[in-house]
Amino acid sequence: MSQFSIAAQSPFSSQLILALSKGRIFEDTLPLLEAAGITVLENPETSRKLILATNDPNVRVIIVRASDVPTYVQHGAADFGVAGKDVLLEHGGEGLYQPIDLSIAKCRMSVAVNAGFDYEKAVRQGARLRVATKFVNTAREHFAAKGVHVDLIKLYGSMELAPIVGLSDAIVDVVSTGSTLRANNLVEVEEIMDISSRLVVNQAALKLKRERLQPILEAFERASKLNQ
Ligand code: PRT
Ligand code: MG
Repeated sequence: MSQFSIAAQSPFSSQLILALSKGRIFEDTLPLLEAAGITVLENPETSRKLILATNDPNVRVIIVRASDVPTYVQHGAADFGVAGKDVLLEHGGEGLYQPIDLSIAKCRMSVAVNAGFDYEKAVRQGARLRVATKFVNTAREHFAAKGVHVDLIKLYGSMELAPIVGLSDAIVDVVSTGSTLRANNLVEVEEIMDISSRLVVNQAALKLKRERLQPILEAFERASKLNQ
């Protein structure tokens, strides 16, 4: 084991590692951590560090890509983390306990098309739709439930561009204010589901570190009620 490894700790260690992504999830999780008496001592926007100390020597925060949070927690490299429902549905949730909807980073998952495209008519006529998305599992389930045939095109970002340049007829993406869609002359034609971020906990950590985790989970739960 490398002297730098923080993952392969003893399961009985009192060290806790929280996985967060930079940006809205980090920002929205800070008040919940404060409610649990935990202050993060570095700002990931200005620091290049990927492991951030807190005022509690036993709690550290690792900064990972939003879509990697469930993977770190599933494998026990982090004990707990915060991830969007969109990300969790794509990951599948294996090995994760999801006790709390934190009601943060709220948005919705929607279908959007070019302003001139008659989506309802295409669906009515049974057209085969090309759908570009990062959320292939969610999109596949949504269109299967509607009985709409789709060719899914997997993208990793900037979905809004796909219909504009003719890569797809529609996109499935998360929308919050809708201003990105409007700026690109796209319209939201169907809302698939509401999205918020969830606390995810490694199932083994929940058993072995329950004493350390429980008060934090309770503080998160109480504080997140204020976001509802
Ligand atoms: O950015 P990166 O590729 O690393 O990953 P990510 O986009 O998954 O991460 P991040 O940090 O941007 O988002 C983390 C989580 O925040 C997501 O998993 C969602 O659950 C949630 N969330 C809430 C959002 C938004 N609101 C949101 N508006 N995630 C992304 N967006 C994007 C959206 O994809 C679109 O491009 O913002 C744009 C639309 O915003 P509006 O306000 O113009 O509608
Ligand atoms: Mg993003």
